[in-house]
Amino acid sequence: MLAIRTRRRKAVALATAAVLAGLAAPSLTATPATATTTDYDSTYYKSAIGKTGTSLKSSLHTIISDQTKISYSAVWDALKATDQDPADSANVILLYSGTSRSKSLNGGDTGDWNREHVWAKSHGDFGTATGPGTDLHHLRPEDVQVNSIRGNKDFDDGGSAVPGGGGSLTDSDSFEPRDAVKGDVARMIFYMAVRYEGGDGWADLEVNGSVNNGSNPYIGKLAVLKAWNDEDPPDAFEERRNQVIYDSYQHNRNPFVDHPEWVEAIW
Ligand SMILES: [Ca+2]
Ligand SMILES: [Ca+2]
Ligand SMILES: [Ca+2]
Repeated sequence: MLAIRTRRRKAVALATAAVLAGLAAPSLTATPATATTTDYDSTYYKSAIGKTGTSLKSSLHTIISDQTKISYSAVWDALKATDQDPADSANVILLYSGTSRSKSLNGGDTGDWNREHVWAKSHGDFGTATGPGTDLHHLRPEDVQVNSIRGNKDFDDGGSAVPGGGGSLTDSDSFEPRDAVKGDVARMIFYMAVRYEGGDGWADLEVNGSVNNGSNPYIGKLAVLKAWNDEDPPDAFEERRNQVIYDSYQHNRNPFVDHPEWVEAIW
């Protein structure tokens, strides 16, 4: 973990130095995700390194499909570990709301948190059977009512404030998470598109340019999710979460948390 963080900072520092030296023009919008190296490149990602496009996607699919799967009931305790508040081990951080709430308030009542499927489970209709519906890489704790407001909407910019949504916005056909988790959401969606390619009886999940995808196995909008990946790079919370899933639960990683630049390399 420490090595990964150090190297990423180094990559950012080098990019900044290039701008200061006049070697690169400062961008008016978000800087595209910087190429990174991780401790896993020579091991876990070995067969993917150096590839791009469909070749990279195919390699990553093979790598991350080797995983342990957990039941939907086991997701409760897993989320208490993956999404623990770094400042209070009795609490979890709610994805969209950004608030810290007692781990013991998991449930379905007002004031509780429940299991948000960031890839809405109706998009591909995979439900909560062990599989995509229990994949921790896109499951997050969320306030019951905010989760209900997000519903199965696609992701896009715009709308009015979601009550209790921490700055998240919504309109009739889309949801925009608060700024601090825009990249997290994008990288979870891209993980799902690579992990699920139509095997094992599950739908081939893919990202497209639309909203109102309904029960089709698609989530949009691609261009917006790519921008969010650039605007909100992985932070310590997101990297720790990836590591906990890898070490303690599924033993697979979200490649886009380790290598956010692979979003652009594939899409
Ligand atoms: Ca909209
Ligand atoms: Ca973030
Ligand atoms: Ca797919």
